[in-house]
Amino acid sequence: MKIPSLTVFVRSLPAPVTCLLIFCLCGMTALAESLLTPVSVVASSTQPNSPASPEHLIDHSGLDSDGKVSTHTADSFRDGGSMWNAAYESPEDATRRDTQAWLVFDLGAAKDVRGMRIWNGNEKTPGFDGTNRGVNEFEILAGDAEDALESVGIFQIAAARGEDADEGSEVDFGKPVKARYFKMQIISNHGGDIPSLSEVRFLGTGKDTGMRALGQFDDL
Ligand SMILES: [Ca+2]
Repeated sequence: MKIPSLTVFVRSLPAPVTCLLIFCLCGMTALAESLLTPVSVVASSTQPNSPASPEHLIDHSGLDSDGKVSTHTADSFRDGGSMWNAAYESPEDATRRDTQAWLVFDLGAAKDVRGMRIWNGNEKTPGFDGTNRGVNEFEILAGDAEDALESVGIFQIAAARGEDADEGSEVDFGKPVKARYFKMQIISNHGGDIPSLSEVRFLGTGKDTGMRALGQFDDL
């Protein structure tokens, strides 16, 4: 029995079926990118006597997902704590606030990364608006050893809206970077007393994580 080539086979399909096939292939290509969850994170400082530890940036705390778009709550106490705040005192100089705090994210292994998805500090209650604590400008440094990181670039994100459906911001590095460690050196925030973030993921190119099934975001 003669087996037709793929081209002949596709040409033999009715036009609507061909269109559906092309649509599915394009969708799978777009979703080959994956959201990478760091395996650990270390911060230069953390607000003492609060549930604002850096682990709340990588543990899914405060996130709601419909399988496509994940949003972060404005409740910093949900899930036992859902955000990170830097300390009021800088580790280097206790007379000033740690406004230029840093975080180092470990992806567990070197990954091809093209950017980040960041849910900024989103705390807002009837008596307190902490969205101006959210990070504004920051530098990303990357490498395979924590003591040998090179600059990827300086980026900026908008403040969160202080609502329960904050979709976060996407940061595009401009070109893929393969590295295990990614350091976020905060340069400024949106005017609040200390820097704050809600959740952080990295945008994998899919080269080293394999094709994802349509609509599946199991890294998140
Ligand atoms: Ca969180």
